[in-house]
Amino acid sequence: MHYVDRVLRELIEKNPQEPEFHQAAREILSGLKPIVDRHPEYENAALLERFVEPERAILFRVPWVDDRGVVRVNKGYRVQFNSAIGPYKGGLRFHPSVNLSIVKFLGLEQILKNSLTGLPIGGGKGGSDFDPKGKSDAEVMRFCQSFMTELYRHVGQDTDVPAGDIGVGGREIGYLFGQYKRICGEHTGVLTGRGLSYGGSLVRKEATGYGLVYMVEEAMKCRGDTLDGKTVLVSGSGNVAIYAVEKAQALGAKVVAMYDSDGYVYDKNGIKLNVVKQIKEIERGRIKEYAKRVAGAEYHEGCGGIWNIPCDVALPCATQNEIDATSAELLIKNGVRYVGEGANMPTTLDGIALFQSAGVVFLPAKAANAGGVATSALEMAQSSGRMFWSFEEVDAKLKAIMTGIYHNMDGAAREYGCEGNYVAGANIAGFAKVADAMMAQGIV
Ligand code: NDP
Ligand code: 2IT
Repeated sequence: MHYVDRVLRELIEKNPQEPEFHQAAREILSGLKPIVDRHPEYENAALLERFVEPERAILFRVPWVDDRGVVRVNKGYRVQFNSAIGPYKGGLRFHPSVNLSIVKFLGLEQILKNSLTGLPIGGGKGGSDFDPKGKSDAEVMRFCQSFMTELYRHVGQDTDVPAGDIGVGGREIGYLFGQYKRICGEHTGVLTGRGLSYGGSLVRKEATGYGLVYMVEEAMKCRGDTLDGKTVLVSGSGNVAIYAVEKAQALGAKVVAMYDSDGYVYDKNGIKLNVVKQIKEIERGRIKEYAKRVAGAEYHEGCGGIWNIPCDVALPCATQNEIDATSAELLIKNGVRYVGEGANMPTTLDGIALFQSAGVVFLPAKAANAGGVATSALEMAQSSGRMFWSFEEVDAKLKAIMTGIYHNMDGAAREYGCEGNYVAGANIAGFAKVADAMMAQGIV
């Protein structure tokens, strides 16, 4: 049995009931065979066994009191997966579906994504099954304070630097930072995605969505194509989705649909992003409101139907496994040519295989959504240097990083005999640096 297959089999045996972790590991490991074959020393060093085992996984209780005085208890997680190339770095997700399997899949992906950015950041991820939806600001604040009252002892600007993810945006980062500073008495870059008034970086809010579109733009440019006049679908209506729409529209694309977990809106005239921002960023409302406010727009209950809308470019920006084989078949039948993953693992393994065999340019999450964490690393650099860069400066660095990642994974795919397979290319390019650093540091 190939070394890679053996490690995957053992991972599944040792971590039963972690389907998302298995899925991410399968996607990553299967693409690594060509590089592992060139380095027989990896097997002797049990490099892959160590790579798939988190350095540390912290599970903790998060008690808090709701507005009615009822005591509530949630689960807290921080998986410190790999620190070979830098301090653990990765977001916190607050969503009722969060469990160890999801945090581990996100953490494993994060190791390679962070390596691809070219910046010195290791991989980690965390979160809670707390659901911020429907909670008052005061409840969210008390929850965040309780969460940080445990987390503070595990994080630090040179050890582990969390940020946002689903359900964790500027408001939550503010409350988490305030509690960290209160407990530790230090104003440091322990979290990224901070507000601009207390150490944040310009462009961090926009970075994941903008970065995604920069990569799609580069992939199109290399094929003599542009986004101008293209029809685009964007799933989700959160941080990543909103700024993907903003940049796609700025480059001339027509975005016709978006969704939240209740249903999707279709606006054949092109989504009015100011209306979406008002509903989502200011009112924290539901996307169905959009159809009430914009003449000609339609609202449909349920998410899946979005993938039946004809488009040139699909940008899944909500959550894992939003595009399964059935949705992929619909997209292909209707003529999709580019898929850029803004969310983490939004396409199932059979969905990816269908896109690739149909010749769709498929840009995998760990490359395509790396703009967020890359800009987090730029925020860390500004914090350590006590500096503040202009919007143009950070945006230019972000764009250079995204086009660099595109060419790096494209080159790795060519070098290892799988031209155009960016899933394999991204995995190999990301892994090469981590493997090198782990080999250099001995058996740790
Ligand atoms: P937000 O919380 O801002 O937005 C999430 C969006 O996705 C919301 O519209 C939400 O709808 C929708 N969504 C969440 N879960 C589901 C579900 N089960 N079914 C349908 N829709 C769902 O999160 P982000 O925009 O920050 O994150 C989106 C994705 O991007 C995630 O996969 C995240 O891991 C990834 N990502 C985020 C980065 C960042 O910098 N923020 C960086 C790189 C990747 P509803 O409000 O109804 O729940
Ligand atoms: O999935 C991701 O890359 C993020 N949620 C962003 C992580 C970060 O540390 O900025």
